[in-house]
Amino acid sequence: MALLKKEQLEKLKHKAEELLNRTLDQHVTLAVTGLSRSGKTAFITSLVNQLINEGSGAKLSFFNPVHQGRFIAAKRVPQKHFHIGRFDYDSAVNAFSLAPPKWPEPTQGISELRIAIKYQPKESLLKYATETATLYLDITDYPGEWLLDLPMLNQTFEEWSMQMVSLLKQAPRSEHSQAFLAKVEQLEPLAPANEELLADIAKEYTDLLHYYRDTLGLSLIQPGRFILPGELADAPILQFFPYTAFEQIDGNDYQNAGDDTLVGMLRARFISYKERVVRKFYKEHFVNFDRQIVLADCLTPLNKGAEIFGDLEQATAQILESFNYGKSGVLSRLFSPKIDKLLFAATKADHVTSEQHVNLVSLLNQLVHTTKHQLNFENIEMETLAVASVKTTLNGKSIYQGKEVPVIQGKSANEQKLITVFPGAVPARLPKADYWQNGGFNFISFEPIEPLAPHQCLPHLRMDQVLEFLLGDKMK
Ligand SMILES: Nc1nc2c(ncn2[C@@H]2O[C@H](COP(=O)(O)OP(=O)(O)O)[C@@H](O)[C@H]2O)c(=O)[nH]1
Ligand SMILES: [Mg+2]
Repeated sequence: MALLKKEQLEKLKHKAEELLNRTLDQHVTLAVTGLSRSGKTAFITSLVNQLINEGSGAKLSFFNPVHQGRFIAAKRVPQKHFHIGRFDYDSAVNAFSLAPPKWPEPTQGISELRIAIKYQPKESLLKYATETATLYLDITDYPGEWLLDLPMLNQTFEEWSMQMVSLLKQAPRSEHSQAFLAKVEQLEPLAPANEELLADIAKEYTDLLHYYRDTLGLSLIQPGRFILPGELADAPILQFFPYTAFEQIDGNDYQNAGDDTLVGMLRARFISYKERVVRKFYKEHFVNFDRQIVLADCLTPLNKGAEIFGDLEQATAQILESFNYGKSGVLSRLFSPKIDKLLFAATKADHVTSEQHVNLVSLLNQLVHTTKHQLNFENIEMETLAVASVKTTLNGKSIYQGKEVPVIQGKSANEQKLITVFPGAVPARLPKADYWQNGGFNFISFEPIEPLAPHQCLPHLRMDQVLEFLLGDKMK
């Protein structure tokens, strides 16, 4: 009888502990964004790879749970939302494991992945309750282009059109936009809408946006969904464009124009886009994010010149508007987002010699200066870092004209062989005219050199500092 009691008691105790463990489990939703090609896929792959292979030669010295020996293990578990695409971690790791290794294929749209991280609590209350605790980390990957659409929520179709047309008429966009603008100018705004014609011209506008992004390297693209349509490809909601000749229409006629007229249909689709695409993203996804990392490739624009870099500056300001949701922000009137930590990271830092990293961070700080200042008032902690999700170069020294100079060595993607270069100096401040006159920066695409072995970690720069900033406080 006494024995049974003891057994029952043990069982009960076990149950209670289990229950306690479960309620003490923590969740963090980490959102990863950045404009296309900024390095989101490489970043998430590396982050997950570092976590699940920790202990297999990884160096995560600045990540306190690891540094203090409290990190136990991490594994992938089924994701939280079944209706959102799965982040294809396996394909990405496979690409890095090929001989020779490849960069993972680019992805479009939003995807998710969940990992469970087991650790020993140290400072929190958890330590009195349980030996180990689990942090569930939900990672969401979504295009930074989607954040560029935020200002549209405050605009009418007329205001948006005028702003876009003025952008299209500025260099370097103006050189390529004449045919499109001329075509729109010819349209009869109050004539019955011809859906096929709208689709054709919308395609022309979309092609123009692609050219700006993919060929010229411009960052400010609107509507963002046009170049990354995901499941909305070919839907009429993406078939509108800025109208150019409002001065030709009487104000009353414009107001009264039915949705079946050309300008009325453009306006209706614009409104629908705002509601069903832009607002929907903020309401369904953005509100759930706890932590955010924004990746920026500052080096490619530095390579491309003053106009392209200026455009990155504008796009960055616009992207950061989404986190400026205090009293005055557009977002605060819609709902209350809960992001409390924001990391802004310059990616591909392995493209420059290591003594340039200080400048890269300083440049990044200048890009976000105003926002950082504002965020301090809104209780969002913001940090800037220069990182390489996957380090593809080695640092060295070379003798040039009798002097020792720092160099990097890596496998050039174009030449498919090892090269040694000094790619250039990164300006510590937003570059002025003389920087561009002196040749700017020489960006070379590098490929990983060594295939990734099973259970091995990808070489990286400062992924441990990323982890510490984003998760350290949740694993105390
Ligand atoms: N050297 C280097 N190149 C990178 C790194 N991250 C991304 N890249 C390059 O940038 C390209 C785009 O990266 P990806 O992760 O697909 O960008 P995404 O469109 O934001 O998901 C890759 O194919 C690589 O060429 C990095 O850490 N180091
Ligand atoms: Mg991607």
